[in-house]
Amino acid sequence: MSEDGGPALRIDVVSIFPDYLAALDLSLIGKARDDGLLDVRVHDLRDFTHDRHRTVDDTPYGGGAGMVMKAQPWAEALDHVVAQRGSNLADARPHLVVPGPGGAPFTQAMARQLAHEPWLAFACGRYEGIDERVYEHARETLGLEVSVVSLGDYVLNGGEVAVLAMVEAIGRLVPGVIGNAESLVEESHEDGLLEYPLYTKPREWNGRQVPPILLSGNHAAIAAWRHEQRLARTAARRPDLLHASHGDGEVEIAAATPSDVPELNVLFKACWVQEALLNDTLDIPALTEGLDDVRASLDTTQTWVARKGGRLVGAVRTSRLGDDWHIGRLCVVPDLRGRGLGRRLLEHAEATAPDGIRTISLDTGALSTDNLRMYRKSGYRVVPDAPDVPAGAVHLTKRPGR
Ligand code: JFT
Repeated sequence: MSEDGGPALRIDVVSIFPDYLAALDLSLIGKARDDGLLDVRVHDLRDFTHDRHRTVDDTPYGGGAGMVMKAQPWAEALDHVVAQRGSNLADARPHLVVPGPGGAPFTQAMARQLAHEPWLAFACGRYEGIDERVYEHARETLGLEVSVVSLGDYVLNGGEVAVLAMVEAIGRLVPGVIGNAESLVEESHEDGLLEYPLYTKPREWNGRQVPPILLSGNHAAIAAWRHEQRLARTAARRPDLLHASHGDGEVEIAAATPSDVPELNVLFKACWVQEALLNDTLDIPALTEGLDDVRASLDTTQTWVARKGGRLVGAVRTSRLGDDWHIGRLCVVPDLRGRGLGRRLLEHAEATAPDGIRTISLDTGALSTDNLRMYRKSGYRVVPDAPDVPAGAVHLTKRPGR
């Protein structure tokens, strides 16, 4: 339960197949509902239609195969969900998650972030998809954060299966849903290797033996064997996880040289395209500049690159403007975020500030909440109405040595 005694996480699901979500009454998630940790409510989209046939779809403008879900029932359903906020959700609004084949892939990192939200709403579409104006209505009229998320790179017929998977992945991370916190950390994907094989009684079954080492009582030997098994399995099934940049190897920070320029250019594009989407603009120098601009910037700024297992995994650059030490282009490859790498680069950039500096400054997108959170933790404060800050960005400063 949350501090106010209400459920830790409220979940609303809208679907034309509410029975599909009945599985949420079972097992772990059902138990969490019974225990008052999760408050899951399923709504039938057809209850928000007004015609005799309870119509939710129509033909696509511009032609094309199949049908499109109409905006009106969706808008009324979302209005209804948002209007449900009770006393313990005060002025809260749900974060709206919409499964879609063109969404960002759902990951454990995403599950971890969503498990911190007090309120999630899921919109399960069918047919070819949902009228785009529903997303606009949710964002602009209802003021919701909207995330389009795909369960993975394969084709489903609608959002329901994706929501079952996501609610299970998110729900089990809510404190109290799983009794034993250890069973949360020890699992696959949390430390980058797959699990070791499991055996239970009897010792011999159908003529098949349990590996003798597991019966030896030698705990060190068992741990070594299990680790070997994990490595062998990961190599066979998920070789992508074994790249040196994914291990616990050293991150090396070094001054950028001209040979880093092509990789730096790709890194900037990968990082700022996400920033651009988040802040709804493509007018960002990091996206429009070319190799020559990146090469030239090595002479006008001090650029630092972070490498792990030989791979370029992050960068930052600094420049002095009078008594201000400006930090720019702080970025980490998308697959290695949330591991303190950005913080390390930031601290490196701060540590290289010369004597006589009175402020350290940086800019970020006003909507880049993860960046803003890290900068605040590092002591930066937003400067309101700072001059020369691009639209959609904010300027932050701190004093050196804080
Ligand atoms: C699929 C989905 C997929 C996939 C929502 C809605 C309609 C069917 C579809 C499939 C491909 C192209 C439409 C959905 C998903 C995934 C989510 C819908 N379809 N156009 N979630 N996760 N991997 N595929 Cl609405």
